[in-house]
Amino acid sequence: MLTVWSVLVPILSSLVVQGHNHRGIQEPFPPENLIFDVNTQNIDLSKEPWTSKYGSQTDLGYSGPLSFSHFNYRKCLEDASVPFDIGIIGFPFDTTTSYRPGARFGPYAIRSGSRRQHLDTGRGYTLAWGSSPSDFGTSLLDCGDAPLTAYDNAKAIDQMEAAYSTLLSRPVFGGTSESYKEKTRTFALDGKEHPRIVTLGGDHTIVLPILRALNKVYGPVSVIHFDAHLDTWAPSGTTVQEGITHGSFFAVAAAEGLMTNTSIHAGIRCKMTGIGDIEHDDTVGFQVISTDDIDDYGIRKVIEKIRQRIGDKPVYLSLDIDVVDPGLAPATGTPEVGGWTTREVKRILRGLSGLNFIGADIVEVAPAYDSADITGIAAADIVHDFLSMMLVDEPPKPHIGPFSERDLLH
Ligand SMILES: [Mn+2]
Repeated sequence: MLTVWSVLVPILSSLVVQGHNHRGIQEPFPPENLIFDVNTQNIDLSKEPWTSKYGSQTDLGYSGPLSFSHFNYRKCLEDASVPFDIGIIGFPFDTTTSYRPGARFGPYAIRSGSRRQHLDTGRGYTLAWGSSPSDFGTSLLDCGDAPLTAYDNAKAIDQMEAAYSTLLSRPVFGGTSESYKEKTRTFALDGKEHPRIVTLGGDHTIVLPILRALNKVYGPVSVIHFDAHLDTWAPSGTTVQEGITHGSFFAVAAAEGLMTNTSIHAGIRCKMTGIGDIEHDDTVGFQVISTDDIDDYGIRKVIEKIRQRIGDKPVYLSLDIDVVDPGLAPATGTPEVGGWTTREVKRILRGLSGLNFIGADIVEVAPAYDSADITGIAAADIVHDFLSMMLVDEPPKPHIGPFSERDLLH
């Protein structure tokens, strides 16, 4: 018997097979259920010229789709199929900058700079760490970028908070395995283990919605802030939104009660209105380690002071790439000369291992001002350090090589 469906289904299917939807409009790709199944097509890959001669189709350091360090990539905000312990999310936002914009391209530049870090194939080991971030049986996932509006800062800030809260609420991957070491449960208000997020900025204002999202899970947190600038200036302007910028967001966060009074800056060297800026900074809850302190007191003391200040409290780490000297990281919005070297920053980060990190970010990478990708590569390498720092229990011992422990400088 002829039914309506027996007539319609073959007609509709034929339209779909030809790459048209039911309105006859060209589809960009065939619908997923019509992608050829190699099993039913009897294709034996092992006999094909490529596979029989050369094997798998691996991504090289300069090829393949762009995910951080060739991690698995999912659009986590709409796809919860892959659980993660540490997720990477991009916040391409740069409409609260005071000088050169362009950090909306930061997530792209950092992922591009990460391509030679093949954490997927076990090439993440370094002498400095004595381990690779992929050694710990945890799931490291690139969660893509949050699609933020570039036309409404209040909305974009709300979008970032919603995105971050979404990722924070996901179950961790390793939580059920014997070897998994809990990192966040003891600090979480709900007594549950939460994943940790490494955010690729974006201008520095992205930290305000991040701290708002973290506050709902952990309450007020300490902050370690690597930056040439204080970013604690009081909001100014004639509207609320005008007052929220990449130079004031910490003052806004503190006024909202998102931070404890035990935070610390590292690498400060910007121009100020006077010592009053530092006095105000103190009321926002920060101690200051200046750029020159590294010469006067040395790296070990810098590390020691940061660790003393934070203790065993839950801590968020935010790193503005402008903490690095612009000679080594020129692609940033507000460059300040005379900064730390990338090596010095990396060494301090290693020394912070074992603190109770609940999240981290790297911000203000604006690749339009870059030269030979140097800033994107530096930022990606620093993210590699973030991952190790968040996973190992204590700072790695110095490399010994042809030396002995007695040769170490104290
Ligand atoms: Mn900053």
